[in-house]
Amino acid sequence: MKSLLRKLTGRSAQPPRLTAPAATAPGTRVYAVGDIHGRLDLFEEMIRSIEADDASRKPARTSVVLLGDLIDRGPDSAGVVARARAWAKERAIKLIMGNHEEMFLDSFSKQGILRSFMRFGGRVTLLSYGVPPRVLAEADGEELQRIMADAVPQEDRDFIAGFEKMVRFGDYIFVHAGVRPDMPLERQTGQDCRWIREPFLSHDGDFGGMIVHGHTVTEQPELMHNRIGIDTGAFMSGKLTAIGLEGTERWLIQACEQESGKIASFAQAA
Ligand SMILES: [Mn+2]
Repeated sequence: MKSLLRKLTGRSAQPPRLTAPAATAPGTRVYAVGDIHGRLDLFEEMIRSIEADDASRKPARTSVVLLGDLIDRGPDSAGVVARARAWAKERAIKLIMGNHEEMFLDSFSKQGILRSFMRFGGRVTLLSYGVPPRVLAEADGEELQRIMADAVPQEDRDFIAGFEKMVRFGDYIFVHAGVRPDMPLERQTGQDCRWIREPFLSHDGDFGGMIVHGHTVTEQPELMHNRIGIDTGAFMSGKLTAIGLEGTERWLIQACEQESGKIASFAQAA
């Protein structure tokens, strides 16, 4: 039966699996946080929760990875960037560049990108940097670029420009959106790492490591055999998700806005 299936589909009925479960190096703990999108309220709760979780476990070399799209859509992108900068001074944090950071940075010099940026959530980002709504309503093109350049501190632009395309810890590969299947990890483009959806999401084969990513919103985190997606759409769902990884162990942490408007966090094994 198996060989018949193989003949019919042109490949093994069983998707190729990693031979051993994905693991971090011994003594290494990693927390990866999904797309924050300007939700400083959820980010603050997540920081508190990760710090408490890390302190409650045995000592380890701990790193945090922010998976990108810190900005746009939600109300306080400037606050999220400032908080990420401050947190990165206190502990080892890797920052991955999302497609929204890419659009933001390119908007300062490319007017076509600026128009997309404004359409896809950039308007509230500029409001969070103190650009008055009346000015935003009237300015465009070069004038808007001058206003942006005045409003956004150069330190923030430099900080965001330093975000990375891909980071690896042990068997885990961290990217914003995903990778192109059947392309070696060292040859992946920034474009794919920051923007890809298909054919990445439905690919069944091995990517050369367990891919941990955000970018594509799902109601619950997706823990597949070859990838882990943790973008739970914080800006609209009120639910920000992180995953903790140590050895072969995994656990989820979520910062959630309650019906009362209060924010609480929850941890569970994954
Ligand atoms: Mn994205």
